[in-house]
Amino acid sequence: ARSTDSFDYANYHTISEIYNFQDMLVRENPNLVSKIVIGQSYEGRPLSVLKFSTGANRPGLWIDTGIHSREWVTQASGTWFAKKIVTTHRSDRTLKCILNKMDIFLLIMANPDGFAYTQTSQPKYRMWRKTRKPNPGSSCVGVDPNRNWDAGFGGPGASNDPCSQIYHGPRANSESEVKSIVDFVRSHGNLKSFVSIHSYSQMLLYPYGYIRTPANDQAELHSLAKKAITALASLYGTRYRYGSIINTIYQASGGTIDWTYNQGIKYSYTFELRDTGDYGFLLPANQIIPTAEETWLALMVIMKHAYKNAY
Ligand code: PAY
Ligand code: ZN
Repeated sequence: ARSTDSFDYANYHTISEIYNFQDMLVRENPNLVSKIVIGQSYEGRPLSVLKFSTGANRPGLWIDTGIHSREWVTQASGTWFAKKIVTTHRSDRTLKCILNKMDIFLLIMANPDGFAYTQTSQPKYRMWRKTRKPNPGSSCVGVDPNRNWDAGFGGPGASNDPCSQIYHGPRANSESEVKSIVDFVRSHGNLKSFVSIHSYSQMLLYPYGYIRTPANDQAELHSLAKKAITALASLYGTRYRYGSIINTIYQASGGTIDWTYNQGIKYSYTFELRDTGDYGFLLPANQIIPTAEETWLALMVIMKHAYKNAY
């Protein structure tokens, strides 16, 4: 595509097409969008965050997609969200208000090495989930970047076997893809919501995953999740389950949003996008736009709530 208008949102794209998309979006909207490189992947690819901002020193709202590389509908939806923000930030009253007070940060390619690996010619690599860093003493590669955070690190629901899909890694933050986000979150210091987007299962989840203890804000997180999935379902009737990670999907330790929540980011959520397993990670391209559209409605509910309930 030569511009983000002619970009084909209804199909899956290569890693370089998505990087090009991001650069075009910045070039086309210099007063709204900028790109921040927060670090590099193990193989040296940029971890580039799109920042949507209309003023200085504002609290932030974070969204990431693709931390598990095989979850392709998430990176595709992230691309669609980026375009949605630039096309509606003047006409959509709510989004306009949000962007008058807060910045939105969007990391579309949170695991670029894994994503590149899913796009090599070998069909079996399409199902790659982890990072691509070699593990010393093992022939198995990669760490689960959703088990590598410093929240219950190494506990139940993660594996110490480098060959496992849920291998937690040698220590918390051992993966550059995770550490780069950790450093960004710390140095920003004023994120009010943090949404990490996965697929599949159709769920909207909040902390915790590593312990049964309810989050202090459980009641608010629960009712906000209900509101968000109700908005999501209003478009195409897609039904989501919601609740804490441990009660809704399974126990998982060292997960992203447990760490961000413990850092004081109250509105920490994980989405599991379409579907419920018919296609799973191989969601047909004709579902990309509907998935992104319905998810956007839920994201707007969460971001609006974070905007209205300053803390
Ligand atoms: O998103 O934090 C979450 C919940 C736990 C996820 C995880 O295991 O990391 C859930 C799985 C995921 O999105 O990675 C679900 C998918 C279907 C899978 O790979 O099993
Ligand atoms: Zn995932």
